[in-house]
Amino acid sequence: MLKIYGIAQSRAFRVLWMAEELGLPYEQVKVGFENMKVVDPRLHALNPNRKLPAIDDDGTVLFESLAINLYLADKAGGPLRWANAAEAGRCYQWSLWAANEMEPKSQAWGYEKFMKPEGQRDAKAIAAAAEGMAAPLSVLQTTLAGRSWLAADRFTVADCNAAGVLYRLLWFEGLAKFDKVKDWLDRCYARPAALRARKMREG
Ligand SMILES: N[C@@H](CCC(=O)N[C@@H](CS)C(=O)NCC(=O)O)C(=O)O
Repeated sequence: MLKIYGIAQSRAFRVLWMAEELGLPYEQVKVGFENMKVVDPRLHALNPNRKLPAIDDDGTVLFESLAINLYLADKAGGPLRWANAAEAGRCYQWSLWAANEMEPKSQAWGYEKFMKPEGQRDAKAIAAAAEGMAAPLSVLQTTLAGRSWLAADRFTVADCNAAGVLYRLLWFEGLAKFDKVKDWLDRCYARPAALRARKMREG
């Protein structure tokens, strides 16, 4: 059976969401952190980067959350998988875009807003980090002005991956300025599988 390593409060959230979308039977191995580091040797054995998440799918061992989701979509088939080469290209494109163009900026904002020790948070730094997200969010806004979903005429792994990266932006008031992105993110997170994954993460 598929084993997903990582607590839902880590990037394992993205994989748990995907597994829920696909209706896969899976076991979650709730590996967490000690002083921000993953010290569990079971995880070290699977991921030499010592980061969450990792999976062991009956001997297929993988790390990198968004790559794991592409693998699961491909293996499971169905509507979340690409139906042709063009859709495949867009699934890869938006997954890599999310990791490379969006995540560094959204992580920086999430850090300033939620993760920095409370006494050290300041409005100026939060606003600067929010401004840092403007360029990639504009790209998404323009794209979603022309289509409802990123890779196809339906929700696919591309949406799951990009929306998974944007999780913290559910609490970003400035998203109102990017109304198409907000509408898309709300539609992604209204899905029953997303609600189940959020429940695991938020309780
Ligand atoms: N690009 C990786 C990033 C993995 C990652 O940074 N995971 C964090 C938890 S969300 C982690 O395990 N951090 C521990 C550390 O940095 O030592 C992915 O998407 O899977």
